[in-house]
Amino acid sequence: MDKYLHQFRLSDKTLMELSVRFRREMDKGLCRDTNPTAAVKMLPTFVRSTPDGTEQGEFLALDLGGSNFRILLVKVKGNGDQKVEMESQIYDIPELVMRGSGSELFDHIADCLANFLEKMGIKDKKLPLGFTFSFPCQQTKLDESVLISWTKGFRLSGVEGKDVVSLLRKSIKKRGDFDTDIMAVISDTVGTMMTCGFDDRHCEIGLIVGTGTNACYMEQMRNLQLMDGDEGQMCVNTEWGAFGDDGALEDLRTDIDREIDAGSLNPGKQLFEKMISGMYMGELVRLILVKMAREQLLFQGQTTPQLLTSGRFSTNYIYAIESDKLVFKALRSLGLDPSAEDCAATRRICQIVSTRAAHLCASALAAVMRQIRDNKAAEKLRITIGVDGSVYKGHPEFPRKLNKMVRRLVPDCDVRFLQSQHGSGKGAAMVTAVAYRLAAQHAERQRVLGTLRLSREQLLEVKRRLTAEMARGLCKQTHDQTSVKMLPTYVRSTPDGTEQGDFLALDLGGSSFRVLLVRLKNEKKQKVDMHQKIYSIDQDTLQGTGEELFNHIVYCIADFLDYMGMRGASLPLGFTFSFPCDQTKLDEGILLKWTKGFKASDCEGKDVVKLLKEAVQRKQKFDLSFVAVVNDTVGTMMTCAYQDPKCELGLIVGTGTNACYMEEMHNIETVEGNQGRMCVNVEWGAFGENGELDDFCTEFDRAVDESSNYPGKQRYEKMISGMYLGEIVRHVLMDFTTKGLLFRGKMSERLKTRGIFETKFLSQVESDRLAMRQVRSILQHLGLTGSTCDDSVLVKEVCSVVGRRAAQLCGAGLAALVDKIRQNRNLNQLSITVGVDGTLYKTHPHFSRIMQETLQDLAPQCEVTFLKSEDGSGKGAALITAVACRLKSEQLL
Ligand code: 0WK
Ligand code: 0WK
Ligand code: BGC
Ligand code: BGC
Repeated sequence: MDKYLHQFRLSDKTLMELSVRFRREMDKGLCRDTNPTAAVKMLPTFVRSTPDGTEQGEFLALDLGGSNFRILLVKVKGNGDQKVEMESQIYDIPELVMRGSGSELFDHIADCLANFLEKMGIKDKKLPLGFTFSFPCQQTKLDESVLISWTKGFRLSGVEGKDVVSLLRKSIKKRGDFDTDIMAVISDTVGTMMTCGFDDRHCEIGLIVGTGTNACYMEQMRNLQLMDGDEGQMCVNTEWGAFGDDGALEDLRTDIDREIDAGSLNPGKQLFEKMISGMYMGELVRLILVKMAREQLLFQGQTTPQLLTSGRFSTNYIYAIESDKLVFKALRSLGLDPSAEDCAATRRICQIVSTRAAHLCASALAAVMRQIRDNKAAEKLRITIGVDGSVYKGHPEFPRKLNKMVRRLVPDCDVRFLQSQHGSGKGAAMVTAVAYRLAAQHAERQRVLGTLRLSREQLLEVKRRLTAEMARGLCKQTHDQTSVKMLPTYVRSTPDGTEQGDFLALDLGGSSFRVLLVRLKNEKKQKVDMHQKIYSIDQDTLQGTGEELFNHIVYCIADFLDYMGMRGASLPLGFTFSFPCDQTKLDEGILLKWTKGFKASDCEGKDVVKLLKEAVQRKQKFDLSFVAVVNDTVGTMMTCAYQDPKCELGLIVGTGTNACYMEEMHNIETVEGNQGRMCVNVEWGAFGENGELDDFCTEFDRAVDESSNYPGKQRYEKMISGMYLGEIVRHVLMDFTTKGLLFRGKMSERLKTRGIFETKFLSQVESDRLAMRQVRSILQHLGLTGSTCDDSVLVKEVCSVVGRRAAQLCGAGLAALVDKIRQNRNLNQLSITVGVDGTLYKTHPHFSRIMQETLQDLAPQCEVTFLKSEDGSGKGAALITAVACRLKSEQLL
């Protein structure tokens, strides 16, 4: 017998070789270029995460494609140790329906569902539904699945190439007496893996050996070339039943296999399945019996109509025969009169056929396990295979033979088979429950992020309100009440190229304190040489007394002059003092209030030029002949105007944010004179202090403001600038974590630490070339070690939303400014340049682009060029000082 059926007996060498061959087929299926011609399609399932214990609710599940059509109601109780209760009902799918029109099948399913809901008394409920549809489907998302081809006993018209979810929805709609929310379509292999994964988290493979056969497993996203994204995992439905459909098994298929295929509903298709699964195993044995009977090797050469009838030797016979029961009865039922030898031979044939089936399965499984082991780069793979199907459950020897051969083919894997007790329906419900949880979580995340997303109308409203506040700032009557102070800077003219000499410059108020020497030479063309040194100012000095702060400034100037070999020099100084100052002339600046991280006492309301000079006096290390105090926006504008005369605005988006621009004197009611223009320091950071932005502020903005140095102050700045964006992100991340939407709800102490999420992380996280892995390393730095890839994706999205809003708000503010200048000059079209500086603007990968897009959209009649300041505002301050000194010497000042 064994000699007669030697083709059915596969050596370990053959099986190992076959396993390698199947692995190659898997690679072909995973690879974008070869997938279209691959026989083993490796279909993405969009099942990426497993239950996390928080799922709960009632879920419907349909289980179609196996030997029984089942409808289930699955109740999942959350609260951590999940409990699952199930009620199910099997419904018949008449043969006619399995071979009729698609709409008939889905109408039938809808009828069964209605009947089930009726019985359960839940027809009025719209429950989420998971649909186990055990046929090869191309999925584009969890709830959209296009049938590639029918297999097994199904062969209906009008379904292949169609989305089975829409077909089912249509049939349910047609009935109109109940509704469900179809959230997921899965293969029975996936349902089985999820069902078993519920009890064993090592379960990463789902196996079906039933009417049909197939397997799925958790694959690395980076290997799924048909999918975007390379982080994390996704379950892949191998559809290994089709292995060999491209001829890859011709050397192993026997004539009996070819006969089976020829007589099947789908010749040339599912060739691997036809050598293994329950729908064909009985037929394999029958054809062998017929062949051997005809060759006088069995039943004295006698055949009977029953024996010659396809499907008459059911696979269940094999289960019975191999468990030593009924072989005689089975052959009698085929009208045969078998001898004891015939019975023993038949039993041997059954064994050989089922053993081949088990070994073929083992060979393919071994390939899947090696793939997973290599993905994990694991020495020893510990894995559980969730399995279901009438052959695996019904055949007395199949599980043992399968398990044994798998261990022989992959001895370095610690594999366990876990038989699914509840069918794939439970798994489908779990996938639906996870999808439901993810959808609810996604909805909540998007709801929260939605509060941080501004519409065009809202941005236009910000522009309109800022325009109104600017007008109130320029107007004498309303200047004191407005939040946007529109401070005159007494900078009215730009360098004419004749300025020359050495000028000291200080740059205080940004992220670093600089002392500069700016040398203007008047050769052919005016040349500017600059020397500078950066000094740090520690927290204590920033928040100590004004005297200590200015003493420190003077100490740095003295150190710089020593460094420059100019000890005891007496030079004019341009003082970039990046805080709101009331000025009545260039060399006086009354500090209105500190902003950003500064809080030195006894300075607000004082003239900072005076405070500086007093400190110089105290130290007697050098002298300052003249001091011009300018805002960093003005210094930046002047630095850039030196390069591009069309530069009439200055913008800072750094630790703080602010802007200045050249305003018509006749519009500046707070300053005498109507001729020409003067630069106005807008101090737009304070916009919103009178509630102008309250309806755009989120709970996160309020949280950042309340925990800031100056609650209620600088509201616009706190939605835009570098000192605050990281904090806004941190508060959103804390909110998401508290709601279990992030980091599995595990809050880390570090995440609760103010300032821990620096704004530079926003820029890093958003740089396109930064892979998620690096996002995760930032999270690790924040003590968020257990973060997942989804967490990283979400952190990146939060950073993106917060950064985008800041850039848009900045764009809306600029639109208000340039449109004001255009209207000032009664121009239909304005072309102008903005000098810009600040760490956030310079380092954030998308800020400038988004800001410019918003500006273009909200001020379409202005063509705005942005000129990044390379030399900082110190140069501008020195140039302003030089102009002032020139004007002074020409008695024009
Ligand atoms: C039971 C599962 C079902 C799957 C079936 C396969 O719940 O999803 O299709 O096993 O085994 P069969 O019924 O085809 O033998
Ligand atoms: C560089 C300028 C300085 C300004 C700073 C703002 O020279 O005057 O204050 O940019 O950017 P930040 O350093 O706050 O990012
Ligand atoms: C189908 C698979 C299914 C398997 C087991 C095969 O015929 O193509 O989708 O998983 O049967 O039911
Ligand atoms: C200050 C402005 C400064 C801006 C940028 C704000 O906090 O009020 O004066 O221009 O920061 O540094």
